[in-house]
Amino acid sequence: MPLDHESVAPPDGVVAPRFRPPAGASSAAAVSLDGEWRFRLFPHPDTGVDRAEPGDGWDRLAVPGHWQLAGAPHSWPYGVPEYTNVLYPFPVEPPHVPDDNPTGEYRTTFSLPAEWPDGGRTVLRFEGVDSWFQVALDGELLATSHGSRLPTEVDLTGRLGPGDHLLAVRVTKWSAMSYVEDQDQWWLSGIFRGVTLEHRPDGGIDDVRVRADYDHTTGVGTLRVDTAAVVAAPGAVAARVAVPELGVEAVAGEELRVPVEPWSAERPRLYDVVVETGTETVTLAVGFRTVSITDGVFLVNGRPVKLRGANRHEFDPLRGRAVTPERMLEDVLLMKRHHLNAVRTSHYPPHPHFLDLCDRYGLYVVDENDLETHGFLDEGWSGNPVDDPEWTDVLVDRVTRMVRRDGHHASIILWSLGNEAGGGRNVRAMADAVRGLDPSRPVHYEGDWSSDHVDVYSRMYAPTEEVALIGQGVEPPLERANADARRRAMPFVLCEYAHAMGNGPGGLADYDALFDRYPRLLGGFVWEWIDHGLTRADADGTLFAAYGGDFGERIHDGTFIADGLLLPDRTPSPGLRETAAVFAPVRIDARPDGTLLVRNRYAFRDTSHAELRWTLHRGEDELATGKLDLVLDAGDEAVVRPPADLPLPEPGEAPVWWTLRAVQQSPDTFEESWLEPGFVLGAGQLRVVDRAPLPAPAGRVTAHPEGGYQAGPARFDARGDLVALAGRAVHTFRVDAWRAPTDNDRAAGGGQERSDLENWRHAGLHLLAERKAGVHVGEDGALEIDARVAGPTTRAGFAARYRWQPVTDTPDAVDLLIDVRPEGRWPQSVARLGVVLVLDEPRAMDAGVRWTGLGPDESYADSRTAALGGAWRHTVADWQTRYTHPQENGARRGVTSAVLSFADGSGLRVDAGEVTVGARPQDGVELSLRPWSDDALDRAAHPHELMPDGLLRLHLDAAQHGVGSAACGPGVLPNAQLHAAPVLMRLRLTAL
Ligand code: IPT
Repeated sequence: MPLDHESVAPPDGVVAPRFRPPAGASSAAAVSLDGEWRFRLFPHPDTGVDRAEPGDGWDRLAVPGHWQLAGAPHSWPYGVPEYTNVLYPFPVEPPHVPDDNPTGEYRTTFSLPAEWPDGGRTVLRFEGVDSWFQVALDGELLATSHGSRLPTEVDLTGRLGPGDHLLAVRVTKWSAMSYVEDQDQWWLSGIFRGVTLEHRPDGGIDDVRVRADYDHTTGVGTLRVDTAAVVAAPGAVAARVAVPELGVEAVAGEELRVPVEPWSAERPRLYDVVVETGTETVTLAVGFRTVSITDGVFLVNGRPVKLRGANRHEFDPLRGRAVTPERMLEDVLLMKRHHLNAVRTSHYPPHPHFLDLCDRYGLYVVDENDLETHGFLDEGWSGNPVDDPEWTDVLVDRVTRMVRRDGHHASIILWSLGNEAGGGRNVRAMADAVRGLDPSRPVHYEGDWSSDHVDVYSRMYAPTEEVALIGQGVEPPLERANADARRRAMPFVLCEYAHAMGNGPGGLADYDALFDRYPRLLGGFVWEWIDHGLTRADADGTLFAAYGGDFGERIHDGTFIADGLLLPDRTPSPGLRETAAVFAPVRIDARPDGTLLVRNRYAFRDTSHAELRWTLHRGEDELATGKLDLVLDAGDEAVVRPPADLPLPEPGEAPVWWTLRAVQQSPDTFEESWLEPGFVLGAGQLRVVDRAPLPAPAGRVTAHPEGGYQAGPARFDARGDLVALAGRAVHTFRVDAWRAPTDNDRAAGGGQERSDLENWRHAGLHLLAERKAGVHVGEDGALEIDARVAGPTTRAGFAARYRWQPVTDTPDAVDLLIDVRPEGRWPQSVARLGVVLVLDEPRAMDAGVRWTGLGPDESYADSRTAALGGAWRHTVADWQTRYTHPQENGARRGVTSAVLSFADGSGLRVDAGEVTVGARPQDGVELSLRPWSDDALDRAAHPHELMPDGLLRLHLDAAQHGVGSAACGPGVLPNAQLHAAPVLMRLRLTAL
């Protein structure tokens, strides 16, 4: 006989799941039992503790919370968090779990508040307990439940006399349910969402179902509220329904029709709907909106919408999934402020308050069932609960508890049956059950590959070529003709794409362009919103973000938990800024003919709330400003250009840009609470004047009195090694083609045989060394140094010629022409092509840098939508992006000049002239600055381990390989790959 926690029966002794009004919506009395509870952890579920034991003298533990995080970030008194993505960290033999199964005994005492109403019923509600639990009151076992991210109610009516009552909850870490809760996240246990005691008045509203549709052809909203349980209760009166703002009333079960303003993510209009029975009043925030699919296109209120979203796990770096309302609001506002309009609640129903916020602030939601059985993948899905009739009841119970809990939210536009749970009979059972409860929303499940039981065709990480075929409706057919025809008539959504692990995602803009092009493409959800790095103190007390393996787990998936658009402390990563630029509702893009295309990508709004402001600027100087008089209707676009009479300056030291920004000027009432002044809805620019070419140098190098050569501020030894520049020692100067690998570089993306990193190592790029082949002074007075740079074991390498020439009348400046030619076989990509210059600088972190080029954030060949040409400032410390797992970061592209100011008051200026890769001219150089080596960056496991080493490295590259999203998805696309090619770079270095 399996132990109870190994049973696959639905919860027992609980109140039948109901369409319960959201917390705070009801006039009925309720009291929170959150706070410090008594707690003890036992090694096995048979704890041997009597449920009547009060727990006096036991530890204290915060409810809600996870016991593994009780002492975070300094101590782990109840076992450590464990991270696995796909793998079950225990033997796969469902429904069994190991005997060693940490089990928490919780105790709290409470008494009914004096003002608690007489009569009626009293229920105890748990919003989330991970993973299996039993509830006892005053020593008597009442209920057994599970479904970690789903509510459980226990009826305590008749048991709550005067005085204190002892509530005992036993929670196991593992249970049969662990097999269906194998989401890619930390395994964290306990009562992690709130606990409340709720009064249910006689004749009250237990069940409230809302259906609020909107007919876009007439502007009429339809409202129907059903309170089935009330009508069924003996002697109950039918509930009355009123929408005071609209001046309409009805009885429950009646349909109201009235002109309304519809709800959408763009304008999240909500109306208070008051439902009352005399003994209870429920006030619901209701949005009128209709979701439909016509001709394979997904429509909200009759208009095609595109979902530009992210997958959101619940996460707080100290509290795990016990997220506070403040964190939820922070997420929603960060999403809105970065132009996301949608969220998939991967991979479970979130805390219900999050959905209230999505209704109120405007986000389309794919609400996902608490279901993932990914660990059966390696077993060829054999034994998968999703195809096992024993599990049907429990899986249907789960998905219907979600629909009942969340059905009233306007924001939810799709129900998702789960994630990565394979296929089988229970997919259909769940889909049928969902439709039975709520026919108004389409059903989503990516794991149904032929889309037999769902309403939208969903995939994850499909490459852009395939998405383009699907967009055109010419994807390879399914074997079954009728299934194929059915699927071909469906909208397509990427439930996951653009894996944002570490430095990335690359290629987001390529996907987004397809969403715009093809009506069938509904858009998608970036994987994922936030890095789940748990705050942990190291031996010295330094706090850092821990990932898989940092808690000594025997089985774990390492850094794969750090793949979000936000760093664990919710600092937006450059990837989020890129996402904001790609998702911009008013997209402004340069066209090859020197014009800008302005597109209104809202589905419902014109752009009258945006002011189109332009500036003409060079470096830090603003030369002229103006506004364009343009209002675009939803979906419209216009081509714009700088005013014809705009005087353009002559070419000078910096290029001149005409930058156009759509700036929101009048917040809609829906946005007033969060919109920041100057909020940018989209930006784009044209380079209207190139920088002037560097004047030709004409000076001659001189022999140095101590041997070697002097060329302006550069000194060389007799072998031709650059030994000093601008008064500081030079440690290294040579061609470089390597970078500290990104998480994406480490993985072979779709279609690749080997990862980029393997290719680069194979070519010896990580061990490049230089051999000087000759030094001489040319006829024109330049110092010419020939060298060969190559890695061990291979004949492939780079022939380099560096020409250093002083600048006449400018003794502090030297010109450098770098000419690099690959030799031998170079079949694969290279990480970068350029030079690295390593200078002595004891206070490298404090050095300031001003540059003219793209900024302010890092950008790469396939993540460059957010970067704008201009003049920017940083310190070397701020230049670094502290990815949770250290890796290549910080490249600034298109740099035409940069000024470094060192702590001792001296400085170095770099100007870029002509730069070409192969035959392709580049706009300036790519600049990276580092106070540590790429090797140290590669070796560091966490950012706090990186220490400045007294040297400052400047990477001056003609180009760098893109970043792609090979960690989970396609590698770098051909449009952003870098291959070995002849490189020419003309630089001027000036000592300041
Ligand atoms: C995909 C999962 O659905 C998601 O939860 C996450 O684990 C992601 O991978 C990787 O970060 S499934 C993958 C096998 C395509």
